[in-house]
Amino acid sequence: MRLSRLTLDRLPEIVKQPDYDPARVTVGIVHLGIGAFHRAHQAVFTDAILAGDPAWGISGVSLRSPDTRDALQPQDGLYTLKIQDGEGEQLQVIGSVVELLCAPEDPEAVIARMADPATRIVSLTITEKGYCHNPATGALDEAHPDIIHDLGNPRQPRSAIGFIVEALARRAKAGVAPFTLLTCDNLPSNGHVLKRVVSRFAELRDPVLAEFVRGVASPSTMVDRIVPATTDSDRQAIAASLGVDDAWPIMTEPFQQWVIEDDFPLGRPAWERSGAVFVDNVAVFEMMKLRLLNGSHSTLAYLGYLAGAETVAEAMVLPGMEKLIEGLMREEATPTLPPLPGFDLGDYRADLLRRFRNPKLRHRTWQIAMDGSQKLPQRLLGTIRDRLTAGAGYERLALGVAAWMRYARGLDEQGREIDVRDPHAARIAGLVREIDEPAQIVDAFLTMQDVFGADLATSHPFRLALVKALTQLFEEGSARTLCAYAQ
Ligand code: CS2
Repeated sequence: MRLSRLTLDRLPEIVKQPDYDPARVTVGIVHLGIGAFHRAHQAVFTDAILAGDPAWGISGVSLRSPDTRDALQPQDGLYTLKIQDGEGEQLQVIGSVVELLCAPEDPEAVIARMADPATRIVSLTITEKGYCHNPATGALDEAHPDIIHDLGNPRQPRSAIGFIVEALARRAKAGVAPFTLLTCDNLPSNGHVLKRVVSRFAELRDPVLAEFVRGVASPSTMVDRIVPATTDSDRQAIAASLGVDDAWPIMTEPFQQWVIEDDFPLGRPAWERSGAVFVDNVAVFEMMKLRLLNGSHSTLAYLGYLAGAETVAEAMVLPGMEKLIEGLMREEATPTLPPLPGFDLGDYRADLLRRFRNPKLRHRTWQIAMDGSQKLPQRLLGTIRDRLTAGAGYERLALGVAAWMRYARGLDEQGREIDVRDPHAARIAGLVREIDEPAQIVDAFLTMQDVFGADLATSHPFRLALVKALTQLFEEGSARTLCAYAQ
């Protein structure tokens, strides 16, 4: 027996259920990238307001594989959210995803749904690489294979950008006002980045369309919730608790945060009722989260993976690690942040350390290690840039970057192959796989100006800091190096 609208009444009392009839919910949001993060975050904030306004249901689109559609369609879009930490757990069935589409199978269905006047928001969690931009400059990468493809085949796009612009073209033609774009990815000024790549793409397609696209609202957002990938043992545990099978439950922590710029010309759900915070400018919050949480996360992931820690919680108990991360956040990253009146950064950092220690979340270091070439610029490199300008130290941050280099080279400390997932994995292997001298490895990485920017790529002190850290990582291994850097 499977979780679905028909089996909801069989669930045990302890499972929280939608306080509205999911069958009456209609689509108001199209979400591109219907992965685990969205289903633990925006879909949950939305679930909580549907009783008051059922016209904000979500049509969830996969841009690549049919897996989510295949798992959730037979369940009427319903899935279980398991919220857990050392203190307890809570189970909830979420009903806000009312339609599932798989873009490669039927691009027209996706475009039609986005062009439908009932769709007032198109939101995105497509990961950093989905923006097809140059991470160092933020500009559209016009040589990106998906962008070239989508310019040549506007009606059968592959990239989120291609879908957005085609749907906007249809709305322009039909005299329908543009939807609001709502990016929920971990990029600084994410709304601006999205608007910039979409506008440039439209310009390359057609100047008249570009004019319409320039009028689209694209508020920035800061999103936060830790959501490890679901495993088969999670599925078994959920089936045992529910008494019915759920093909794709989502595991997460109690903490959730969503800060959004309030710019929605066609209206929006009353997300503030479920805890979202609306502000005029989200940039300071984004910077705080990217530099403290995500900068620490990536550092934990590379050093932890190399030292043999499978999860973040395991990495946190490696000797010296907590001290290293605490120092990285307090001494190196925090001084680069603009003031956040009324916000206690000391509490925020303490909370992060507690969240990283959550013993119930099996958040794999390998998962966070993915796509480093796209993540490092906003997580570590921007902070280093600011520290360099201020003439201040950045040793621990540089260790994080060196650990990425050690990891992305593709061989672990025992000489075993690492399954490196990164859009530039092959390019990196070509650059450094055959070299084993740390200074040469650093120099080869620093040729990647799209990652480091022209300034860091040619900075002498930065290079020296990397060579020092990488040499130590090669000579002593990650466990001993991180201990030494924690002192
Ligand atoms: C993580 C993030 O996978 C990663 O790179 O750092 O997904 C992190 O868990 C979220 O940003 C937390 O909000």
